[in-house]
Amino acid sequence: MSAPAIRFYDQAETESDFLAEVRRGLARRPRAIPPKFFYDRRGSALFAAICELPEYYLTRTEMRILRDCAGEIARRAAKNAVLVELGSGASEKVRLLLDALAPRAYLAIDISRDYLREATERLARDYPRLAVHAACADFTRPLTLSYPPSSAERLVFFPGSSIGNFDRDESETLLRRLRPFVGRDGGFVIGVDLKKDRALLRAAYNDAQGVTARFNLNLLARMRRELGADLDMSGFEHEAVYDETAGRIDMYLVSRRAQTISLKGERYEFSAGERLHTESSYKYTVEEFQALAARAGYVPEAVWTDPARLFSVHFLRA
Ligand code: AVI
Repeated sequence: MSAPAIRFYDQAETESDFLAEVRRGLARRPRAIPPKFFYDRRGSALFAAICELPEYYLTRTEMRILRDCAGEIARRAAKNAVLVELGSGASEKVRLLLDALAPRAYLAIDISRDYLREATERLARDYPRLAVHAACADFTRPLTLSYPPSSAERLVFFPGSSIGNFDRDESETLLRRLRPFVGRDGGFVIGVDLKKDRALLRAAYNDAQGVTARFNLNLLARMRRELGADLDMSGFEHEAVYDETAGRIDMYLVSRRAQTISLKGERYEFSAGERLHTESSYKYTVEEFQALAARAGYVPEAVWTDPARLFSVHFLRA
């Protein structure tokens, strides 16, 4: 079967953005590289595998909530709205909304170019009457897409608690910046992971099969593959800890011994035990998140959770 037509827009970061951010991240103290660089094709596939893990309750819990509330979301959304997904990944969860909403068009936005193309082609095959658009773009930067047209009403979908990968100030700034994109008559559906027992959280980011470790270490593999970095992958290990006071998981690559990463003629010395921060994953109470959304200018209109209150899905009005 031939691949269905998808309108593809390409605005993704270039190799030089990755290089500049890695250089900056290795030179600063504490060392840190932003989590958006996890997502090359292999990183996106590893993340999809994480979503299937027994310990990673987030995905299946959010799916369960969405299954229950999709009808209500559809009633709140403008008729004929364009459904826009931020960080669309495998475009799996959105199927629950597509089934309930039957929107006129879907725009998937993701930073992982090849993965985005494959996922949206699969989706277009399964929804032959849907106009599918895909934009390879970094939505933390201003979006300059020619689609959707300014006249189109939108339902913006930001699932998976990806908002948790920004600190609280960055989250507020990002949400505020997205408000004009959502638009006055639009709706914003956002999945947010909730604070809970630390053992459950720790297990979710330290799975027994080591998939999260491979996902974390893939950042180093990407530096080797794409930037020609000279480094020993086996010299680093995955660490994820829950900081209860800050309400967040912090993920690191920890140097097992004194060693050097060489990159484009520069040398970065790591001492034994030194950490490279790769991701934070903030957790909220429902009230904390609603207050954050209100500070960013939204009206929290509805919220759904699972019976065990592990995860929440919010409907915000811009
Ligand atoms: C994409 N993001 C919301 C995931 C999270 O839970 O913070 C990424 C992830 N990192 C480790 N496991 C999953």
